Amino acid sequence: ANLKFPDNFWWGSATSGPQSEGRFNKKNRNIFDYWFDTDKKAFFGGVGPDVASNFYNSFREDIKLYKEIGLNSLRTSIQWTRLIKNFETGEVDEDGVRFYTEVIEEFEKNGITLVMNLFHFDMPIELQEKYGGWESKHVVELFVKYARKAFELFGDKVKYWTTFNEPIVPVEAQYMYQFHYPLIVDVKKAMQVLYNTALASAKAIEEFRKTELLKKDGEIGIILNLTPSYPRSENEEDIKAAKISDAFFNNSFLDPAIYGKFPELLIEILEKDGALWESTEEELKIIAENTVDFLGVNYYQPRRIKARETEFDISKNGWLPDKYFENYDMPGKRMNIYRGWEIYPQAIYDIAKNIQDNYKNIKWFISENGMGVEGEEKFKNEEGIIEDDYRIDFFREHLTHLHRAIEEGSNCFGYHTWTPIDCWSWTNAYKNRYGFISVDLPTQIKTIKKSGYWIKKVSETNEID
Ligand code: BGP
Repeated sequence: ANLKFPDNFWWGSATSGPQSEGRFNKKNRNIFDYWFDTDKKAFFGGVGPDVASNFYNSFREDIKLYKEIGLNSLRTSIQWTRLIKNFETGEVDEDGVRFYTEVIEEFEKNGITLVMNLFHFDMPIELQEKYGGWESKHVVELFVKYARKAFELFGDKVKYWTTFNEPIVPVEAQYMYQFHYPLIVDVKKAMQVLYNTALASAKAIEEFRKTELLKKDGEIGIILNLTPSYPRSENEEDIKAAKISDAFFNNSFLDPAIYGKFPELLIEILEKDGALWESTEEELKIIAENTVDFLGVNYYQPRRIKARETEFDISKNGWLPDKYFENYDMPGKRMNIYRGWEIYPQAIYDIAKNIQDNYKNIKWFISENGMGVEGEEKFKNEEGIIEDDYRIDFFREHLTHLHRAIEEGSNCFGYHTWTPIDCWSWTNAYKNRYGFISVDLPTQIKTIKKSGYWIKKVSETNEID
């Protein structure tokens, strides 16, 4: 039987400024722009963010395509490095203001609800080099200044805002596991970055609620990548290991976002290991008072966790949360062979129940879910359309579990896939394609895939078969 979704359900997709716009006319550089300029080899195929999917130049055509495949909502981000010319004073870049104004108007004209995000991994290089980026509370203040500018400029037209996308990723990537510049391993710094970004989010929310120019019914949230930690067994040690993993990777941002405080387990461990962040009473009060209106959840894959068995070499890696647990290579797990990520759709149900039972049943939506595929060209039919049935199946399965949770009372109002049009991804560049619409890089010709026609039908009927 077909599964019907709630009225006014969001059928949409997500992208970000740095991954779609290209660097055209951008005055400032973020850490990825800089890294690419200094080390092209770090990027898959030597492809950087220069052109991305050319949204800066083709946003009208792209938004028309979003509309054509039935998307009723979409998330992207403002680039701090495009909107702001002088980070210290908050002086704006006039072309940046013009560009985002036109983009927002174009979404409005096409009747697509826009979710505007403020930070998607894209720290300005100037602030990274000068102050250590999120290590610094001064940078928190500069972010709040930028956020306020964005609210003042666009708050009358954009109803839904988010402060951060996946704030745990810079913590891991820049300071623990070395996959984003500056590729440091320093857990003390990592934990300060975690705290400072939670603070920056709360302060931006505080600012948002003070801004008079906003739409009266404006709402602000945060987007978190939740990766439930499933223990290998019911053994006490494995369960404890999974709990610690959750404290670090999930609850570290979920708890402050919903309850305005950090998980006790996390604080306990950090205190014991001498890695607790520096905070003040005044900051903690701001975090306590400025929780979110709604939550976005990005979900790709779970974590499989077991108690640590092999020795952890602190002298080699420094102290990492991995001291307490390790990944468990579960036999028989389903894999997306093209991306190397596990496929486990049931986790969506578990996430939904966790929010319903333990996080005030706050209203939330899936803000990213998707299947990255390398070498998708080979699935092209004679008409040049990529027949991505694997992706349709992937969405359908995840939606089935989401539907079950909604039936049981989960307050979920939408489903956004990653991503509308194949886009550039950090160091993976164009390796893994996720879009409903493919892009031919040399020509920038964009073609709707089979999944694009599928989502159109889903959105029109508000149901999946
Ligand atoms: C999420 C990010 C996106 C996007 C996506 C796909 O974590 O929010 O920005 O990159 O992952 O990841 P990848 O391109 O590495 O397969």
